[in-house]
Amino acid sequence: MNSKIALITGATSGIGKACAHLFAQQGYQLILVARRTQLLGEISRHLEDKYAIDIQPLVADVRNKEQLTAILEGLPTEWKKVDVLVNNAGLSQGLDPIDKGDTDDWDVMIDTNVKGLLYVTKIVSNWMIPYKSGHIINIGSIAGKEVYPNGNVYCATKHAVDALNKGMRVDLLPHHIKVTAIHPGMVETEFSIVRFKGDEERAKNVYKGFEPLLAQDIADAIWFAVSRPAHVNINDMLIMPAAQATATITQKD
Ligand code: NDP
Ligand code: 8X3
Repeated sequence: MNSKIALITGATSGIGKACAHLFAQQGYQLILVARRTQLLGEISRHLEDKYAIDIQPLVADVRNKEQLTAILEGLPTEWKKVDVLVNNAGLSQGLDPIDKGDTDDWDVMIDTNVKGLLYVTKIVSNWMIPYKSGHIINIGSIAGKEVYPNGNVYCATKHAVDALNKGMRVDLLPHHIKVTAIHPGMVETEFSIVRFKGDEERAKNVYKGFEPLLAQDIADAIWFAVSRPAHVNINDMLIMPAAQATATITQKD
């Protein structure tokens, strides 16, 4: 295979799906990871047809270390020369004070946003090291820079992503692997529908009265980081809707 390869986790929706479109448009071959089989198949077929690229759609749960490892390591050798890893799969479940939070929700967030990201990174960084090249993009959040009421565990997972992003950059420096964090403010995706467990009305309200970011805005920022010259690394980028000053201050008029 001649063209570059990007591996994107959480490619069935929102930011990950927008990234899949953008990298496909740029001629990358794609490895797309998500849990929803049908959706992943539909997106992959659409992109393959539209951009004449090859895609490996991998149905995997990043929380499941054994399944994830078997599926990734089962890829043909030529697919293991990954140029760009976008660690995007992530979610929030619930928005409750610490004394009332559901511990199962906490497990899901920690297992997905922190441990899942680590499992994928360990495998893919080991593929990158022999080539002395590669770029890892970690999707953090404004929730990794601030904490807000009831955000407790989600914020903690994104603070962990912020720390891991810095740690990875240090550890992978001798291997010439770039590491970048992209931290979005509010982006209208399925994020709030997942946070509020399918309550679409409540999810819609989050973005009422101001213009949130689009998934495409974040994909554009990722592409900016990836397309810098070889000697440039974007360490960290915090991107907010113009109407959002901090995690909790949004101008609605
Ligand atoms: P979406 O809910 O629209 O997309 C999340 C994606 O992650 C889906 O493709 C989902 O696919 C996948 N995913 C979730 N859990 C798993 C899992 N266990 N294994 C594999 N894939 C999984 O949300 P966003 O696009 O908004 O979120 C993407 C990232 O951006 C997340 O890390 C989120 O924390 C972060 N973010 C979002 C912001 C926002 O306001 N929307 C702001 C800041 C950061 P499937 O269900 O098919 O597995
Ligand atoms: C998602 C954005 O504001 O809900 O990371 O934390 S927010």
